[in-house]
Amino acid sequence: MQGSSSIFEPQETHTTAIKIDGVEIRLIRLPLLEPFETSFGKIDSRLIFLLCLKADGLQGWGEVVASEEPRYSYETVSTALHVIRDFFGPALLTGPVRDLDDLAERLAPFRGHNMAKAGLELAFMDLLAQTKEQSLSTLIGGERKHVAVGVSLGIQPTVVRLLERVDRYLNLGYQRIKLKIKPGWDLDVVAQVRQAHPDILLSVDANSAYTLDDRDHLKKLDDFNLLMIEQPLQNDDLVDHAKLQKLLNTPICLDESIVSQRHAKAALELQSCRLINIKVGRVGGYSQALGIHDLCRSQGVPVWCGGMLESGIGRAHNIALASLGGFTLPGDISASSRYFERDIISPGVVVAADGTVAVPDRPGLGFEVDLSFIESLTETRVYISR
Ligand code: OSB
Ligand code: MG
Repeated sequence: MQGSSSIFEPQETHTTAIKIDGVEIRLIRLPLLEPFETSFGKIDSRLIFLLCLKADGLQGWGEVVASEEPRYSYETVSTALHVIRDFFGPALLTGPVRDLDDLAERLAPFRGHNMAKAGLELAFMDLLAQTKEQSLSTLIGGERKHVAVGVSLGIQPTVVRLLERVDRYLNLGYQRIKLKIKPGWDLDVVAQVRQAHPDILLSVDANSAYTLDDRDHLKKLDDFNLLMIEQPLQNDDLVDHAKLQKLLNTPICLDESIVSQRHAKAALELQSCRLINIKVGRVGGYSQALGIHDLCRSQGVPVWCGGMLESGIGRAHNIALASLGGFTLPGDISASSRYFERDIISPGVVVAADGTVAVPDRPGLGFEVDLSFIESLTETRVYISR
């Protein structure tokens, strides 16, 4: 406003309010190179939910990590489409978004649906990073130029096949192997992998396949010198995990149970776990993920970056997150070629022979988004504008 500036007003130059012109949703299907099986089911493709925020000629990209079926979480691709189209998208179009806190505050009155909220936060942060000509990592205060990575191996038809996959990823340099387990695919399998590789960083992830009644069975996992047992008990539990953690020598790591900073705080107070897997897509985005990181760091609790078989867009955000100082254990950040024939970013994510991924230093995501490939894969497109 001409002539209205005075020293008593906030200095415009210090803020980068972003006026969002439109929110684009695209659903694309990416076939997985190999089926991925966990205790809750098996998939052979991912219906990837992309979000693109348009502002001032720029495009900010994010991804909603929800699956097609409500198995890992109650959220699905369809619920996210509904809440973003009908509530969250319109809330971002009512006026310029000042910063990440402003965006989070606009979405906070709506309960739950943290994966849907996260997708918007990711896209917004890509926009903000481009506006400030900073990498995402720099924008959030990342400290690492390279992040250590591991691989998450699904339940296989045979142990022989699993052992072959373990060898393959160790040879590629991956620093940690995580095995999916469930009743009937646990102690024997872990014993054989540990016997073949006495010294590797090895962990297991049950995806909530057990209950506290299985405590004696789970206690036997203590024999295998595991880095952690991820989410052994119910997806929304903190109390039974605290009871189980008291009985185990192996650290429990929570994944599903931590859907916000509040849950992380409660888990640490209750001593439900000794580690936390932070997925920016699960906890509601950067605002929550950064808070969980800071909280854990202040209490000396190690965190690491989880994954949801994201496309390269979600993965680029995960890499930025994992560059924060508190991420001291290898993340579930594998190469694009571990998941897909062709990724939607180019070049794809590459894992170096030392089991690290380079953190991009270019503005924004730091990867080229392959728009023509995305266009050719788009099954559903929804555009929300004022
Ligand atoms: O529990 O960490 C999990 C994939 C989909 C849903 C849940 C999980 C996973 C993974 C794979 O373990 C992690 C990745 O490589 O993206
Ligand atoms: Mg997990």
